[in-house]
Amino acid sequence: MTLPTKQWAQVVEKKGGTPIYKEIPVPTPGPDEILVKIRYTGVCHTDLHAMKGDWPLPLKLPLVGGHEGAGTVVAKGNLVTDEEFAIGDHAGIKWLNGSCMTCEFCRQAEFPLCPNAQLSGYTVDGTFQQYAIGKAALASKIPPNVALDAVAPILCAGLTVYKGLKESGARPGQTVAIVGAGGGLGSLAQQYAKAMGIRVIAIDGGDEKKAMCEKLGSEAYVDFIKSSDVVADVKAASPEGLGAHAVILLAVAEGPFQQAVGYVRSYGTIVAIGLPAGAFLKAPVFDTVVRMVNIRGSYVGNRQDGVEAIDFFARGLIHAPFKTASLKDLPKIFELMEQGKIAGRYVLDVPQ
Ligand code: 8ID
Ligand code: ZN
Ligand code: ZN
Repeated sequence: MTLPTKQWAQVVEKKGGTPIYKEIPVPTPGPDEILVKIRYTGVCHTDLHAMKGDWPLPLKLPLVGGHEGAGTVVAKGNLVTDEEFAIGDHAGIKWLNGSCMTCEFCRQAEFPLCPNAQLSGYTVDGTFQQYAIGKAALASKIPPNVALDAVAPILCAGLTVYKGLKESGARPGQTVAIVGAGGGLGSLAQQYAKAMGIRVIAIDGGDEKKAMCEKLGSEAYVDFIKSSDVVADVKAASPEGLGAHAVILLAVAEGPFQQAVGYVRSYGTIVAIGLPAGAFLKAPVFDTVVRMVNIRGSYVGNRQDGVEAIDFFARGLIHAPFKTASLKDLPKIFELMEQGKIAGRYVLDVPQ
């Protein structure tokens, strides 16, 4: 197969700058890497944080964002065996693009904790381009019968919430409160929870998201814009009024990170996943101690979490709504995301 030397990409040229749709060179994969011709790529709120330079983590510039890229392997390095990836296989490029494989975290398969991890669309170029590179060891295999548009958001949003639900310790029959349930991660969190036998109280704002959450199987919806007492409303919706067994925090705002301790059940777990800029987790020591509340973070997932998250999807258990736009429309999608106007996820159709 002869590959083009130039391709279309969305490039952020300076911190806080809107991405520019332009032609750039097609990259060449290193010995342990695959080159994926991207068919669809999801837009995660992390891409917006990256564009804005929100986080205390140095960013590559100029930068091609994106880390929910699904497509076909079109080239690979000589260390990549056909068992790992053959030309023509469907593959996904995720947030964790590569890691050192030698540090203690990598040795224990906790790749996201690697201090030298490479991050797609952040420290290395990501999937808002026609041809993207990933280390074969950390790219995902996508079964051939799986739709590449619907599976794209699984590569970050699905994987992250599936891992977060596991970290919450919530068991079948118990109830989780999902904060930011109407967004990209939230819509998938509701579906994974349901598939895992976990009951859901959804928290988000507005009637479009309410209708979506009801469709996705949540038993209650608390509107944080309309409610005069979110804590009381979530507790009232929980079994016996004792609070949610776990809270999955996905909102891009600090308020809910302080509030969750008010409606988590005693001995329950609060899992922080959303990454609002400059925010702090704060909880009253007295309540945390005498109610034995667990508060923890959760960050994407390892290779096996990725395989399991895709497997739930491939078995037809996950149906989260997504809208499709074209790669060139990325700046418009970022505007809608900033305004909190997206119910579910946007997936970009990449020109072929
Ligand atoms: O590994 C990780 N920890 C990880 C992985 C992927 C993404 C973390 N993230 C982070 C992103 O960087 C982002 O900070 O998770 C956050 C959510 O990403 P997203 O789901 O892609 O964002 P979204 O689609 O914009 O959804 C956010 C939702 O939060 C709601 C909004 O209405 C929106 O539906 N929300 C907000 I903003 N304030 C709220 C509040 N006070 C709220 N919902 C309830 N209460
Ligand atoms: Zn993401
Ligand atoms: Zn490492």
